[in-house]
Amino acid sequence: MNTSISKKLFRQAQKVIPGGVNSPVRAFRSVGGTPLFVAKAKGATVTDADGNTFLDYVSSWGPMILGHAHPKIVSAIRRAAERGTSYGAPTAGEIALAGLIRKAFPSIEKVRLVSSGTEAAMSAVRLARGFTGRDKIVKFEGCYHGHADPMLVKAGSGALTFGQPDSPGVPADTAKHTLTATFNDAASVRQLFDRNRGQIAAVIVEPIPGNMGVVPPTPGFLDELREITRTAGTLLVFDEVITGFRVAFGGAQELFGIVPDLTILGKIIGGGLPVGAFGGRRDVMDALSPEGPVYQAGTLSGNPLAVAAGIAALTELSKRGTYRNLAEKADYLGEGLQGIFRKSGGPTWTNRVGSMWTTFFQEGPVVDYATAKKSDTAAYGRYFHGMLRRGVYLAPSQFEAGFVSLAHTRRDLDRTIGAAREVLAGRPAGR
Ligand code: KE4
Repeated sequence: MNTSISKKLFRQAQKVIPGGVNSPVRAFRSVGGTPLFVAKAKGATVTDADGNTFLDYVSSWGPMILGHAHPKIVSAIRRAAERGTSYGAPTAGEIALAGLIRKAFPSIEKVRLVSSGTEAAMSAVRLARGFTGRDKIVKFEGCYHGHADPMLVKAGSGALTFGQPDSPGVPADTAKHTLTATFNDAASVRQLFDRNRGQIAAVIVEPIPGNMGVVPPTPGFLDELREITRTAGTLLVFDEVITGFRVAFGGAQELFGIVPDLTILGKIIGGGLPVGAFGGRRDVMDALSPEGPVYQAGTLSGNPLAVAAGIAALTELSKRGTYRNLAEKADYLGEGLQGIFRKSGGPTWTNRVGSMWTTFFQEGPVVDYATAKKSDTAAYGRYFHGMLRRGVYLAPSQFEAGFVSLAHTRRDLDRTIGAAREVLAGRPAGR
């Protein structure tokens, strides 16, 4: 596979951009090799600068559930751009997008749009602290809620990938207010509440973590979080940046029937353009400026192009049968890959919830950060490159999720299963 142009671009990029990338996990550091410089994408595929086309399961880390360059989204952006690109003033589109979000998430009585998941999580934490008058928050080891200071404590995603779960630059005075518990271990949460009575503003959790790889909640775990927080007057914050509109139209809270106090959204709700959001209980959200005293703002919040793309995306996703169709594709791929992994040489453990999955290169089970970290990341790297040489683009990190889109055809899925069969049988690639 010729990647000479990506290699040249990467050399140029490294001279002017730290690490040559604008987000660390794109750098292929944990799997080795040169990151693909993508030139274009359509449907289920991305094409790199050298003209190599791949079946894409990175899906821009989740947003591209409808596939790339979906015609409805492209035309919505084009029409919006012809009316101007930013006003710094309220628009009718923001009301429409808020309506679509509220329709999917009944727990969201009011919602504020921002420009990234990080911004949404940071704002939700400040709001929880302002509303409760408490400083401490609880997060879970291996969960990732963006890179705002309070979140970079035992964080997942790129922070975990590069072994920097606690980043330099986060003052100890900030980090001390972030308490960490073990996902799927309610006793570790109760212990923190016993030791910090009346001091915990919020528990923030990915209801189905994707940032230590996919780790489903054990039955009852999320219900226990809801009971512990309600008893303590602490806000339960679901970070559904990945799971929102992914595992169901109404996200993980629809799947598990839990009503959080606040929900964080991102990725899919922007149709691939920069949109984040946080919302929830009216009494909590009304503590936000200008209604209330908790300040939060953003020049490009509710940007008309991003809002138009988000409306087009969520309108498509709201159509009947969408999630059944996605589940059929995901089940077909999941069962196909499982069949191969069962026969393949090395140990693997796969966690999958609907169209998001991770295959961990280890015996398993993988139920939390500590067990996820036992994975053989070198083996994952070999698998990643074996699949890449066969035209299948997986997440360049063991600690991320793969995503099936509505654009993947049965033929694409068969090709993917066939590639995995070859890689795990150790056969050389035909490329
Ligand atoms: P952004 O600021 O990257 O839009 O969103 C932060 C965020 C918040 N919450 C969850 C559950 C998330 O997964 C993310 C971002 N996800 C990572 C990959 N899992 C983004 C990829 C990257 O950092 O380049």
